Amino acid sequence: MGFRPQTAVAGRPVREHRGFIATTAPDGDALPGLLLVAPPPSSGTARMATLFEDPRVRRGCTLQESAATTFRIILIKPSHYDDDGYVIQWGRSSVPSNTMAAMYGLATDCAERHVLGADVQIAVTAYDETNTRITPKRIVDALTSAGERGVVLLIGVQSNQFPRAVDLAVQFRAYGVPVVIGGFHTSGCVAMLPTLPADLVQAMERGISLYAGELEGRMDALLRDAYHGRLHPLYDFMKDLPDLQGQPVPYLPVAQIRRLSGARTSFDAGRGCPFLCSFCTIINVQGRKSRHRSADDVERIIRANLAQGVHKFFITDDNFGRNRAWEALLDRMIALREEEGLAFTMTIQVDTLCHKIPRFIEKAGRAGVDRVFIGLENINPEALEGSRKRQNNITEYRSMLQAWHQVGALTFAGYILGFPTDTAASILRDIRIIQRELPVDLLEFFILTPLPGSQDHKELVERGVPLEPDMNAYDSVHVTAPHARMSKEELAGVYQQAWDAYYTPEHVETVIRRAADWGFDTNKIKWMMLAFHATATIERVHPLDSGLFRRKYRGDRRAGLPREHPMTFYGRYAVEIVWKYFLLLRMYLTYEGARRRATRAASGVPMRDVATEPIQATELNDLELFTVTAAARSAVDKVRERAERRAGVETLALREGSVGSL
Ligand code: B12
Ligand code: SF4
Repeated sequence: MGFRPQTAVAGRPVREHRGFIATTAPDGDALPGLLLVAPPPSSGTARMATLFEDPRVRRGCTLQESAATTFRIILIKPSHYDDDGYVIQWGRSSVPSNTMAAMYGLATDCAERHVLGADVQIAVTAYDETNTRITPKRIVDALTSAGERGVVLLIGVQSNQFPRAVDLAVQFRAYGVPVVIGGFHTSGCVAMLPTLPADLVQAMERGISLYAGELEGRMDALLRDAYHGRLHPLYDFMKDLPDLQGQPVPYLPVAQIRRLSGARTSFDAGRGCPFLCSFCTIINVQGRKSRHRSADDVERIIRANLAQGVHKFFITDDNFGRNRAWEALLDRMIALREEEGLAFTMTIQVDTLCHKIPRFIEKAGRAGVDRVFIGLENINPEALEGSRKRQNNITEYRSMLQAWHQVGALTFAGYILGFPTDTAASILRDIRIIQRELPVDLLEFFILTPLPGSQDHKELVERGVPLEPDMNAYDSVHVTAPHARMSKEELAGVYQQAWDAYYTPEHVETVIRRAADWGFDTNKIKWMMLAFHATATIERVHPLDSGLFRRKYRGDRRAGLPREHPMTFYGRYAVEIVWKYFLLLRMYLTYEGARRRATRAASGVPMRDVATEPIQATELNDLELFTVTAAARSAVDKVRERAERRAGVETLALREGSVGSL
């Protein structure tokens, strides 16, 4: 798919926006951004001012004939704003950005192949704003003083990060640097909405280029456009998903990984998921077909990271069990571990039926999988059915969780609050049932959010339902859509309560006690539970968005909000730090107490509670999980009917001697 010249911007159907749109920046300049040119000035700002006065620049011409020999790709993974408008940033962030790793791999491959010509060096710089302060002026000054030109790529921009990405982009554009924003917000909107939303249109009108789709196989062309000053306002490759075989692999240099709280890196072994969940953006952006990397590529990623001392990996496939190559990939990891004795561990994401895939969990355990994220989402079958998450069968949850413990893997379950059937009371009741009856370790809560790119979002927009207009709030910790049975305040309130309801001292002790039995490090699990609980309730951000030591800068406030007086800002920040550390210490003491009690109780006596009991036929009658709602009872009845039908068929087949063909 290529570019088609078009002339539309605001309010037109998305289809008309596909491809090349000739638009103008607010000051009337043609969009192609000016590129920074040598020679290095003493002051970058002065240099930029001169550039803006250059008549060729005012006309939007590209200056690529100038003598620059280094073209720098500046990769920035933006963060988003807290409720006061300050950037959410940490001394050390907790999860690596896989988009950064993927883009870094693609960019360095372009550099190695000299895609801008033999005489142009391509340099790559990467910043993750969740752990690094981004000051556009300083970046531009460094670029100009080195006599380089460059392009800023704002990467992996989710909906909640789009406002921050635009604020950064506008600053770079003011210096004349070309900027492209890509990621799930742009891709999701372009994939699902009949017209481009106002935020995308406004971004293009401000001279920012947008990119929908994946970059594999297309970065050369994009860089050439940036280098020659002919970036298009919108690139749309949503209908053309690239094959991942033989593509440059995700890679982050160790200096980047050291900015995280644990030395963990990530890679996507595949993309796409076959299921149909209505709140999911992935199937509409990355498709439902499994596209995967080869075992050779995965081996290269592992070896390259081991060589730089990184032994922990997060495989970001949303559903690794549905990666068509899962077995070949796990076999290769097993060979590296068992034949060569290489030491590494893996975190993966799976669905609740993964234990039904023959050999999957057993091989995952041998391949070093020690942490598993599972999309449990809810225990009410009516809620699951309503969101087309039909693969989540509540009668399978217990077997699946126990199977992971048998191979020594810690389970993290995602739990969504705010399905139409939920009330505050039912949410708190269901959390108590989970604590008692499901052997899940860490539970993480999300508010059901109509994320741009999902079927839910598309339908709500089409029905004209009033949704939260500020994209910054689409982080699954804010309420963004009306709920049938709860007010906005009630849903937001029960979301906060949910964390305290699950992570009670008694339940922390139970989970640690269970972990001691199935062989997990009790201190490690204590810290992980503490980190989840503390970030959600003390820092008030989602654990996936968290890190160590919250950094705040007075000047890094959302565009449009006033800069606070230093006394007000620093005074509040200091009090906040002291208060947070006091709360954290108090929480730590509670958790440490729970760990000690659990370890004492664990010595010698195996744990017996409902959650860890072996699965029994009678449990369908006894457990609240299966009896608490009419929908749960009806789901159980269906399972019974299916089992009876199967038993009937097998008896018949046995009688007729044809069981072998069943
Ligand atoms: C790993 C992951 C994370 C990690 C790391 C983030 C990252 N981006 O690397 C962590 C744990 C931090 C995370 C957190 C969250 N995440 Co997340 N995450 C993912 C996940 C599972 C994989 C991301 C990934 O690596 N994909 C593979 C890469 C290669 O694809 P990609 O990012 O789309 O990039 C390609 C293209 O988009 C394009 N591209 C991307 N950027 C750019 C830039 C330019 C200039 C160009 C030209 C091209 C380009 O080229 C890339 C290579 O092909 C995705 C789901 C998914 N399947 O992608 C969700 C997803 C991105 N996350 C999502 C959400 C909502 C969140 C959270 C808000 C959840 C929460 N409640 O806390 C937080 C946000 C906080 C934060 N700081 O990021 C949503 C975003 C949906 C949306 N419309 O915004 C997704 C899509 C999952 C979902 N539920 O639908 N996440
Ligand atoms: S199982 Fe996960 S990745 Fe797959 S469609 Fe559902 S939410 Fe999306």
